[in-house]
Amino acid sequence: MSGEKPGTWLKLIAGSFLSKESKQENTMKSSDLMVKALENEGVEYIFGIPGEENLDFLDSRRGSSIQLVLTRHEQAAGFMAATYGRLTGKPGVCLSTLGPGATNFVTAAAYAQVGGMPMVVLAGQKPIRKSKQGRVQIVDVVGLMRPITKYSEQVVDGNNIPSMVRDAFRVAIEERPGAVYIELPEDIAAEETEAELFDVVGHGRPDANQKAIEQAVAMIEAAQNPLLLIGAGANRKATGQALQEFVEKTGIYFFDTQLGKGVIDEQHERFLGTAALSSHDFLHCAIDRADLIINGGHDGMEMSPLFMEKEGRKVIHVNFFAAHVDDVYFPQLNVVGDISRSVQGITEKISISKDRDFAWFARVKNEVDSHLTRYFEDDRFPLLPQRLVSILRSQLAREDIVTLDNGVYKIWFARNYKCHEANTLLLDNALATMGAGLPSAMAAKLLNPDKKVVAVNGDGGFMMNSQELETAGRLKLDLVVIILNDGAYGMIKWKQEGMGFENFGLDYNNPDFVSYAESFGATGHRAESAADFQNILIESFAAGGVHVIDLPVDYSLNHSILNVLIKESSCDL
Ligand SMILES: Cc1ncc(C[n+]2csc(CCOP(=O)(O)OP(=O)(O)O)c2C)c(N)n1
Ligand SMILES: [Mg+2]
Repeated sequence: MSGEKPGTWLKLIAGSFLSKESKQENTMKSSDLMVKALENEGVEYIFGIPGEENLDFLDSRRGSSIQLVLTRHEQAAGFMAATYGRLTGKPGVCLSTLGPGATNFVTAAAYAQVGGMPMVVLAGQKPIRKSKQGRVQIVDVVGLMRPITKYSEQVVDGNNIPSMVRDAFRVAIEERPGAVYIELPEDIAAEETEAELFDVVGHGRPDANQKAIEQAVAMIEAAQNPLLLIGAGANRKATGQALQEFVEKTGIYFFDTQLGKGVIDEQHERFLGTAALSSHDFLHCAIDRADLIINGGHDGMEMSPLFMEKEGRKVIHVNFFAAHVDDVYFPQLNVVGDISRSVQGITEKISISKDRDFAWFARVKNEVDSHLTRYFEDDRFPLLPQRLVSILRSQLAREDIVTLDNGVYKIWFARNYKCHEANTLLLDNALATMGAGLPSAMAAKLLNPDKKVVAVNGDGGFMMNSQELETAGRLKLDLVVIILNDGAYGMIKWKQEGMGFENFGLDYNNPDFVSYAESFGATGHRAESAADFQNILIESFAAGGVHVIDLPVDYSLNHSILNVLIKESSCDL
């Protein structure tokens, strides 16, 4: 320094001071940047349970607009996030610690991935630069999540957060939507970063090419007995109007899958029914007669509504992506692009054949309707699932929401519960996991405070996430939770009987559901008759708060109707 002029020395000191200042202005903790990146994506809620590895992130969130919804099990948080994604089209976000917290997200990630629901799973991890406690609690969660997500990565440098978050959200939303996993290690969360966020740049969905649309039109015009099938993809985006215009211009009858329910009002005169089984249901009398199925939005992740055969009826696959081919699904034409615009294109070009006679489908519709409504007024108690459906439908408005867990009642709801609007019966016919009924109802209510929301569960499935009654109470949700009490894993009993096995190994004891509910601060009810059940429903909706209804259910007709009667019925109409 001795040879330098004093002025230079001062400038040097000032320069280093200034650059330090401006550096400090531009840096922030990586966990702060993670929260800002989530805000940038429009995240409203994070569902989950933090652990010590998330404490920087938790602290960063304190000043944020994002609401943390604390649950009592990570799986429930995951189901809530997935349902948020299902209902909004924007990824739901869930958070856990490393190891055991993150492994608890496995079923929920699979649920979102298989069900086509956008979801972002965030988890912590031990420091990666320096070992803190050896290998304790460390599991390769990135590897574990890889096969059940669309993207699974660890943040190894805070500067990568903006691009990683942006890309993960893009991937989660893009058709087919699903789960993504981001892991933020403790030491990376705490380090400073200068990185800046990227703008969220969306993109429209591509249109199908004209040639495919013209081929579809030609195939539909040439078919004698075409039918329209509506599946899960049609419920993910607003496709109802385009599909309804197609039905109304062509007069073609339609049916839906469990995940396609409500895209067109199921009270429509051309609605044949919901395919809750893959074959041998009354509805299959129509499907078997069809020489062409126009498939709007069904894909192989959902249980198949029909099995294709080599020389059998043809299928036009109208979806955001081409068909995955397997032994029972190999469509002759793919119309790939935005479903709604593909259908609009077909409707515009199609001319209606005057000599087509749909009288057969009209007769099948009458048959299906009369079979389905057969026990709607049957007041025997314990209650038949058919009667449960009719009572519930009568107490709910078109826009109200029912969520289902997984059990044999799902088949009765799929076949018998008429949906008037999209996404008003939230069931899972993709992963078909137990335990999602209550958490998905909670997410649905959070998003739809003005609609009635009812969760229908088996006694088995309810107990898999019943601890969330506390969360529902804490969130002050108005919710009706119905438990179908048969003291058994009824769905498996039904299958056991159908396969000719003896009744064995599927019965259990239940807690007293009324006092169980009350111990959580909810209101517990036990229905004693069909009329009593209806009154409890009415009172519960009026009172608000969380209501749990223990409803004894009579499954004695499951076998005789679903395994025997419908298989023996002939299609002689
Ligand atoms: C997490 C999970 N475990 C097991 C199964 C297999 N399974 C499907 S339905 C069912 C029984 C459901 O029992 P319950 O919830 O009581 O409904 P019920 O059929 O008796 O009305 C089982 C064990 C599953 N789908 N998901
Ligand atoms: Mg049961």
